[in-house]
Amino acid sequence: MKRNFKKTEAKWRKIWQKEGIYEPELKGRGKRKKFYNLMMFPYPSAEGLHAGNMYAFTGADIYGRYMRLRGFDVFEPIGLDGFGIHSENYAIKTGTHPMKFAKISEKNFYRQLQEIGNGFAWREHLETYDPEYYKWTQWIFVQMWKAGLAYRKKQPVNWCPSCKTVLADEQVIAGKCERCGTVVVKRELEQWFFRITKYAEKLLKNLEYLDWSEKVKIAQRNWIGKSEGALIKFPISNFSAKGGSAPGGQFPKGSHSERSEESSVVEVFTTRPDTLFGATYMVLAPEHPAVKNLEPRIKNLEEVRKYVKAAANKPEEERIAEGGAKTGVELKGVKAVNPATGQEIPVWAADYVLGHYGTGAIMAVPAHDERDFEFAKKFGLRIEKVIKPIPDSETECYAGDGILINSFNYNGLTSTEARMVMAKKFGEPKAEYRLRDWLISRQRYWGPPIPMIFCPACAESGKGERKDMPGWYAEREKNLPVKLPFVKDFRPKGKDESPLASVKSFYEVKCPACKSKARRETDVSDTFLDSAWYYIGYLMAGFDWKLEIGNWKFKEAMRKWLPADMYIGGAEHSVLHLLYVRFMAMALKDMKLIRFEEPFPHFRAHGLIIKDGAKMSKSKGNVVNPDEYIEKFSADVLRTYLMFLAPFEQGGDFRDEGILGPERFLNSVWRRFAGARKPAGGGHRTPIHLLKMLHKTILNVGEDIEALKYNTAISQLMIFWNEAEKAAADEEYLSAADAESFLKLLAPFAPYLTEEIWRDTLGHKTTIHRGPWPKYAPRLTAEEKITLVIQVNGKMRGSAEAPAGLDEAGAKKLALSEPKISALLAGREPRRIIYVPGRLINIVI
Ligand code: ANZ
Ligand code: ZN
Repeated sequence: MKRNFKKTEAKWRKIWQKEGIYEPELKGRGKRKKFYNLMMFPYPSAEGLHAGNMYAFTGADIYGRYMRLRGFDVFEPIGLDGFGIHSENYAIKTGTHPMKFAKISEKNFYRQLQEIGNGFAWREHLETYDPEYYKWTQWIFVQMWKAGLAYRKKQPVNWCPSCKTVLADEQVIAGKCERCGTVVVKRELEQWFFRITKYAEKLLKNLEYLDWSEKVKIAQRNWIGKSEGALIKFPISNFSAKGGSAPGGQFPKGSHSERSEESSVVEVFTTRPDTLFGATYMVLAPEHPAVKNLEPRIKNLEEVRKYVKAAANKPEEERIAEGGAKTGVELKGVKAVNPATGQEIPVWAADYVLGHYGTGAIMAVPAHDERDFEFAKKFGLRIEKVIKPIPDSETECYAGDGILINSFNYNGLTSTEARMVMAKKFGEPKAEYRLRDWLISRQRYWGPPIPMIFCPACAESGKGERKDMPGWYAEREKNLPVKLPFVKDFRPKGKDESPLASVKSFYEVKCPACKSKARRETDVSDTFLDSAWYYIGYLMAGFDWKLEIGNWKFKEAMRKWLPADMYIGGAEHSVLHLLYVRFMAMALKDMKLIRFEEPFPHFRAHGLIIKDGAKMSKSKGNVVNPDEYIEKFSADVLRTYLMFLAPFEQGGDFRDEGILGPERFLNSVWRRFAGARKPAGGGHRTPIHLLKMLHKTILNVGEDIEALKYNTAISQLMIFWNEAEKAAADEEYLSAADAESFLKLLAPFAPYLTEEIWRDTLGHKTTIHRGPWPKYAPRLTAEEKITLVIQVNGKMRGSAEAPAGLDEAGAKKLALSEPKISALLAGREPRRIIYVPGRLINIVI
């Protein structure tokens, strides 16, 4: 009898849906313990899912299914991250309007996501482009604004000439656009930012306790880039210090009013205050405000201006490229004073110093910093050694720690000691972070409009919701969502504006305060804002979105379900989504909207599927469409095959031949149970060797699933099944109960097939997928022990407990580790070892 899997898979999907076996008790307290099993939701940027996507979803689902079998109330929601550049670029490419494309892709993606056989809670699905959803995305923007965490600022920002929009730092990978790979350029624009830097320390610190894939934690740590050091003030010679502090050392707050005479001090950031005595010149970033403020004193002003202008157009990667040719210009007529030596030192502008890091100014120590060394060599600047390496060496530039020399009464201190003492004596200790604020505006169409309004009249008279941003108002909460209008020509314009800027009916509004003519913000927000809170959105979807955020029932559901218990997704989001979503939780917690600050205490990155030697992707043309394989082999077979490839966190190589093994395995199971209409068990007693093996399999499959080692779990199931089939050939069968245990172990991998057998063949009334998970008997899984007799020169000298399968090397090691034996050997190497497996070892000396 041939198995009609297409029909059965569709049948069980329907039944599962009707019975709601994958729906959690979102609202009530419930008897079962909750388990929120979250996976990264897909962004539709192609016709449908490819096998690589399915790999990720199936792997996450197996974990959820296992927890459900173990009795947990599992919530495994899914949705579409359908707003944003990914989908919009695809819509542009295919010439479809994004609103229309969204409808098409929704249908197709959801069909595929249903067919792969995941235990999704479909009732709570969400799409980020649904106005019900983005109403809350906008609401969150408003809360960020109210909390002072959203602000506008003009600064050089990343611009993708192909996507025609600004990008956040995190979306620029090695100088290129994360989406399209185009080289990103700098443009000076006023944009909306989220103040993620406020949480830099917490984002870093919490990594210590998060149970996450290590590579993701490392990526976040590096991205946040904490440096401990000090701020040190360098006076500028012959400048009277008016107003006390150091305006030249910081970027201007309201700068044009500042007079150049006030640039009396420049502050530098250094990680090496111990090298202060070796600071023989100072370097300002070309964009440092002091360069402008000092203009009246600069003798070679033309030259300096020219240099500053050229630097502004140079990509950052080039400026800081290691080994790249250093350029710079001296500010002639200007001198700074080294606060430790009291000596005057020259002041330079050079583009290897960046304006936005630290204070934008450095003390240059050419004897101990490679970049400064190169620069000093090129321009003939003084080099003064102040750190002696241990052991001493004659390197021209030594960047490590050592003992202080030429540093007056600090001589003899170690770098570590001196760093602390000198940071306090000459400046103040300070940590700097590489992380910069999250640029949130996009000059695109397909996203939630930023819910802000600008009133020129209020700006004029200095009125507004926030003192630091006159004229700006958040849209009233009762007016949300600010709906994205249908715009026929939705293509990005390439100016500084989104296509919404040409829709008068959209942007013409009245000022919420003074009622005069105002203008709605026409940029939309970054896709990553949509996904920064979606794990909460699923709960809201469970309340049909008809809720007040303060609704106690919703609060109760949040308390019950959050934070998520397991999160699985791609490592490529290490510093994108995974950083933003943590930041957002911290911000929402400080607003007292949620109670936790880490939304995902446990995160695992899945591996990637390789095909023909490359990562599966559209651009490489090596995409495998799961539909074909599901059609030909069934979803169960494809699932089992994908999970069999390699450990889930490692990924694997997709080969067509490989699928035949899992197919044979599942067919054999089906034939024995269902096809032959003759249960594998029934009235039999499982032979003892099979029983022992089954219990070991129960133990190991559970452990392997918990470690995401699905491949070894499957292979043990296969080995066990082989043995069971061999026994069956000798007319020895599994008992009915043991056969059912085996089916349950297989259920997470092949949910349709096992349900079919469970209910239709074995006649159970309820699903197999709610467990209980089989238990193993420790007495059947215990490793068998032997007593190893240890002889030296043929005389018995001792004995030791050992596992039954001990090999010669193991036996030797065990014997030599016995104190009595090692005393007898007294350091001599044995001449010969005689090992009788499982019984005795004789050491000949
Ligand atoms: C003096 C010094 C002596 C330094 C020495 C290093 C070694 P990280 O670890 O990356 O934070 N620096 C500071 N601000 C900079 C800027 N805006 N652009 C380029 N370089 C900048 O590096 C901090 C070090 O990088 C600082 O410590 C400073 O050089 C430089 F033997 O100060 B150091
Ligand atoms: Zn781009």
